Amino acid sequence: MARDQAYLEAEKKIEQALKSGAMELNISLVILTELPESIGLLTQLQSLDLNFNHLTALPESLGQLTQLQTLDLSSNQLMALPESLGQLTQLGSLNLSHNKLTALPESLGQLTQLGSLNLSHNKLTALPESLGQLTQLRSLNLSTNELTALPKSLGKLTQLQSLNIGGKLLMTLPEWLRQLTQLQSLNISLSQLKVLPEWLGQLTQLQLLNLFFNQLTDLPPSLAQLRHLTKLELRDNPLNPELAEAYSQGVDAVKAYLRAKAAAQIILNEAKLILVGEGEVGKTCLMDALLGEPFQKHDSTHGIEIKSFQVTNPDTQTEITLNGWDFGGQRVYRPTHQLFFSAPAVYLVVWKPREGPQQGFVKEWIKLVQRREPDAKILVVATHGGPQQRQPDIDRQELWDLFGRETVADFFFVDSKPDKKGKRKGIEELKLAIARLAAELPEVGRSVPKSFADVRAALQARNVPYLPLDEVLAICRAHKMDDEIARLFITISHRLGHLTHYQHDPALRDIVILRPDWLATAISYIFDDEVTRAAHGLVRFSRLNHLWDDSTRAADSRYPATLHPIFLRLMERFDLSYRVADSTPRGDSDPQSLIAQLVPDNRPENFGIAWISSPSAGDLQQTQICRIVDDKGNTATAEGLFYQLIVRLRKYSLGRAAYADSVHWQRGLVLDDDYNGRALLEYKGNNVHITVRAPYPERFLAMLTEEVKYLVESFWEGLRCDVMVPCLNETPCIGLFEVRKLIENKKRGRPEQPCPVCNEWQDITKLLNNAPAASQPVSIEVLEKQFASIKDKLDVVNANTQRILSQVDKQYADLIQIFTDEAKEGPRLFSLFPLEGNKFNPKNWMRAKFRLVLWCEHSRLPLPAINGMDSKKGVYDLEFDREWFKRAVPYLKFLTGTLSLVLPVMSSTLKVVDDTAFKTLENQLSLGKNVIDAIAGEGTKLGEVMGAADAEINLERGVGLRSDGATLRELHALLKAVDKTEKFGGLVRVMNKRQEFLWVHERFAGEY
Ligand SMILES: Nc1nc2c(ncn2[C@@H]2O[C@H](COP(=O)(O)OP(=O)(O)OP(=O)(O)O)[C@@H](O)[C@H]2O)c(=O)[nH]1
Ligand SMILES: [Mg+2]
Repeated sequence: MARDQAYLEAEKKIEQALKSGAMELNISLVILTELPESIGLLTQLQSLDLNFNHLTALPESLGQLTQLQTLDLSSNQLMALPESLGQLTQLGSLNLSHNKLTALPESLGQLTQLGSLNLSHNKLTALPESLGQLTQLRSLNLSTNELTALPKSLGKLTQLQSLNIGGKLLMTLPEWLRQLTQLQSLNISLSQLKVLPEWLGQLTQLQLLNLFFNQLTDLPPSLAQLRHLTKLELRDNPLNPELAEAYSQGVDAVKAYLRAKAAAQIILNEAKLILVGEGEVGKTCLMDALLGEPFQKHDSTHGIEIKSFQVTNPDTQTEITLNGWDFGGQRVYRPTHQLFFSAPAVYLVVWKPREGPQQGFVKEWIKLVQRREPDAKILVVATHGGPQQRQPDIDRQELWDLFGRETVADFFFVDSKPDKKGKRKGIEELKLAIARLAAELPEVGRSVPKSFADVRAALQARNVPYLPLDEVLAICRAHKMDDEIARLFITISHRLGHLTHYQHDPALRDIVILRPDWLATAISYIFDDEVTRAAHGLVRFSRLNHLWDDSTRAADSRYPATLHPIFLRLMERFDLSYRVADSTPRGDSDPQSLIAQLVPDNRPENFGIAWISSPSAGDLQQTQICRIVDDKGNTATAEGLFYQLIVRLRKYSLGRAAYADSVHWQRGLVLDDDYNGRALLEYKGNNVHITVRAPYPERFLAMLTEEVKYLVESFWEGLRCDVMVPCLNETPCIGLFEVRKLIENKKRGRPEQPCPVCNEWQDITKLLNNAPAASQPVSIEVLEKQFASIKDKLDVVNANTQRILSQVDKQYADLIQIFTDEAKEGPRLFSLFPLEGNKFNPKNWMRAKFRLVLWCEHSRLPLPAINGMDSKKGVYDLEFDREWFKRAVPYLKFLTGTLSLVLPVMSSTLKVVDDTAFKTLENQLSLGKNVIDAIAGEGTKLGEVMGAADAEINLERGVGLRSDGATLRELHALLKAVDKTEKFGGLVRVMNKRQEFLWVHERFAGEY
């Protein structure tokens, strides 16, 4: 056989090793297809690395390397192993991952010194029993093979600390696993586990449990006992709603939830029924009929009314409690009402066939529901089905074709008015269908802690719209919840929409709202008010007092004045309104709010001043378009999107100092963010066009685009937002290009792409000039240099300063964004410096004391800068070794670099620290930076992570650093251990509008 270049090279290396008596040999990455027999001569070899080659077999002579301790054969194409492998009895570590092995030799069992064995990513269908003899194994990786069972003998590997049996489609956990009591890390991801055994809680050393992508709905309560468990991965499991919420709060919350469950659990059979449709079609009468109440005429419903009734699942005879939500059908209520839609619910789209075909409305309502809740189950119900009425004229097939039978489950024709014999046509059939659909909801039949169900029942029994927090906590205590569980119960219930509680809002934190319909009704009175409408949504508090406590209304639909501030605050929380800046004398005593839904239809007169016809000198202009589409790619309306944007983006409003300067209308909005530039948002068709003018428009444009995208995709789960850039044809063209695809094409080396409308071929690079995602981010080193040139004149307004400040802002936002996941468990920002100060030699040390200081993620300042420089809050003296620094250096470098840019900016804008304090902080930062830079200079890893200069660097930088989350996890565990009383120096964990956690000084918690 002709020997190729790689073979000859390998032979040469072996020869050299033989001559020099080397104990290590590395022949990796040379595309070797055959290993020379002569390898067997290296009998003194201790370490052999052959990874990333194309080996399909190994010579028997390999068995002569009896001194081998480490053998790496990963990423080859091995199909079988020689029996002689069993002679390598000194082997401590064997890596065979990423090969094509279908079986292993029995002799593997002779390698009794093995501490680590990696067999992942092969095609193994069975494992030899003899594997159980490897009793020294500490780490075993069997993931991603074609195994259907694992040998029982693995239970003998009681020294195992790390076991990966993921990717194997396991249906249940094998019993022998419970003997592996030393396990610290267990990976069972990508399997088909439906339940986990109670005994899993006996693996008390577990720190890391990876259950990613299984079929789990619940966890055994015993997991609450795993004291060391800090990392629990449960993504992509159909978790029951309570557990899913607890999980979104972090590991400690999951443990607290399981603790509550361990006490006692109960099966819940209840579901939500939502009635929607145009006004006057008979929703309220239908609700009466379902409740079995007498037929009566009703006034139009204001807001929402909630009533409960029981149905019986005909298949199992179980009783299901349905909470029926009857929505007022007036059009103005629509944007608000969808706030109260939720996925696990049965929906009735009600219509009235008498008044000609209303099929169009039915379609619209189904869309409205489906865009918010793509998994919703809908029944279409025609009312007024009296004896003389003709069959309702609706094209069922069309609706099924459009929405699918899994969405539109069935059609009904009912009469809520009883006939002469007292019978209501179609109601019993409808109830049966509702029961059947409800029984299938994931919510029905789920098990929850009994205390949760008890407290909910007790709260309902009080039959009041709200209760003081203290009283709710007392009720929790009476049902044996400790305070941690009680708080978790409230958080979970809030997130599931069972009650409303804002724990950090000073105006709301002492009250728990038990009835959402109460608020919806109060809001409906404002929408119905002609005066507020005429004032384009601007309303004074005194007017709200009048609307909410209108003496002409029945007593039960009036609200006392004490509730009014709470209502207003809740409306702000729901993104329906905000308090406007008002410097008039009346402003303080009788503040004004803007009800966003009622802003004027047309552009206001001051538009031309706020947004001049072309960008000013020094400013660049960029435009991106958020194209809103449904799951089939058709453009779609996100009902009420612009109102929410007007409220959510108010801190950038031109009227933030004086309301009269605001520029917004039903389909447009002008915003300003200081050095980050000025923006115009316009709703054209179903698309949001965002244009930014600034010396560095990327920052504000990326932020606004993200905001629109996030809002669309999180609030309207059935919709998606594609980010587009405009066609550059000189004769104006409405064509749009999708940024993601442009980047893809550019990567494939395509220079041009035609416009889908005018068909002009255009330069991809030029098109991407409008897209921040494609721009080259500035490396931190370059940014540091540029920043140094403007550092002492931060308040000078010129294009250069603004550009650099904007880039610093972006750098900070990236840091926060990349580590979103880690923020669940603890803060992301800290600085470190050696306690020895200047005397410390960053080059030559092994272990040293450092001062670690936590920072507030809202103000972007270290805690002592906020608490006073002598405060010890969030300040820790800890010992670190050089190894830790080495591992953590990519994160530390990114973090410290960013913080040293952010500190001068923040202290100059906020002016909270005096000059000496600022100098101290700055010195400490630079001391820390020296240590980090010294260590960073040694390794190559950093270069790889930080230096990539690709168009998608943002993404890649993210991926590179993401793996570094371990640094933060370790640190969180450490800080929790040293600071038991006050977790994280008193930093409070809050959630922003994007449902991301931030750790902020308590002073700023109220802003979330
Ligand atoms: N004959 C007959 N009349 C009905 C039926 N349903 C409703 N009506 C009449 O229609 C009127 C309006 O019905 P409602 O149930 O109040 O309508 P709605 O859909 O709740 O209206 P909004 O609350 O404004 O959205 C009632 O007052 C009844 O007079 C029905 O099935 N048969
Ligand atoms: Mg009604």
